Amino acid sequence: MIPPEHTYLFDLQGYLVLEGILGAQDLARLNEAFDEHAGPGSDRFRGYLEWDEAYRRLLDHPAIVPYLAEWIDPAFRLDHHYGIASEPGKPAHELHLGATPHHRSAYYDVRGGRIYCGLTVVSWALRDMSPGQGGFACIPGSHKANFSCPGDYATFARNPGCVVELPQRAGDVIIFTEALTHGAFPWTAAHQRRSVLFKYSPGHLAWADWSEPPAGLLDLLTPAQRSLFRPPYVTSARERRPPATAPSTGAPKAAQLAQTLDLCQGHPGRTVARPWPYTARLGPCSSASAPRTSASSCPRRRFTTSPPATGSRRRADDERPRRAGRGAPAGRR
Ligand SMILES: O=C(O)CCC(=O)C(=O)O
Repeated sequence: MIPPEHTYLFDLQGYLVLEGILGAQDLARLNEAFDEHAGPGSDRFRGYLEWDEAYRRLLDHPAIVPYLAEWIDPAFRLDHHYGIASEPGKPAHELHLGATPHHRSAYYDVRGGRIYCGLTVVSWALRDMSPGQGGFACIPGSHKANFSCPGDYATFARNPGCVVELPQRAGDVIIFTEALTHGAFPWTAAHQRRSVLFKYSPGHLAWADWSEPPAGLLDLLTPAQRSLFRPPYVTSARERRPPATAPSTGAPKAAQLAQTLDLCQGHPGRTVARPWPYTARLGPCSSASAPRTSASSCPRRRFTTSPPATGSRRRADDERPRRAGRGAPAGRR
């Protein structure tokens, strides 16, 4: 169980900031790996899960798993991920999304006292983003807006005070629903902004076109992490939620985490029942490194390492609405 006030704040605002999740050692390792593999001018960066285990640990970090299981789906999956490295002077990233118009993959709903989030973002700050420096911007509460965001708010041409900046210290995490109207203020600090974003979906749902994880990555992951890369499918499995006895704060016990992730561990009988093309992309039952599940005696399956399908679809993270004209950035609160 997660603290009720966190659920209250997330429902109210559409985001939650968790402070100080990463310590100095983790941050040093993440930043060193960034310096080694990316460095200045990286802008949107990818491939970091293969750089260092410190990045892979973020995938199912015990500080965030209970929130994802509770607000998205106990069988949440990783939809896509990327990093943002902003050089000083980087322009604004136009605000996008919001509850209206409704988006079938990025929705926010509450039924029977329970939150149901579509695409949900976990944004890790690797460096400080102090007040007034820019970076993540949003309109709190807009995940429940009944009207579209005015165009001049979205372009930052005008801000009547509802568009706010969310400063973060290195090691802080923002969890936000993609249904929140969000984007970024221009980056004005003297140092490079570094954020790593993981975007999760309910187990049955995708935002991005599913593709095979890069060759070599799967072998670096734990079984639980690997299971997050599975394609979406509808499951009739009864929901399993973290037990009511779970601690209200701090890291969940290992057994609880295992239970939460157990539902993600692959249900081969169901995966083979999915329609084309996903079944075609799954390899044969295999190997010692295949995901293990205690819940099933079915044969294990793992992803193959064949190259991802190519196509002319939009990139997964290209989420900006098509909009004519952009205005100059304006003030913020
Ligand atoms: O953190 C940011 O700069 C904004 C990220 C964003 O717009 C997104 O996740 O779609």
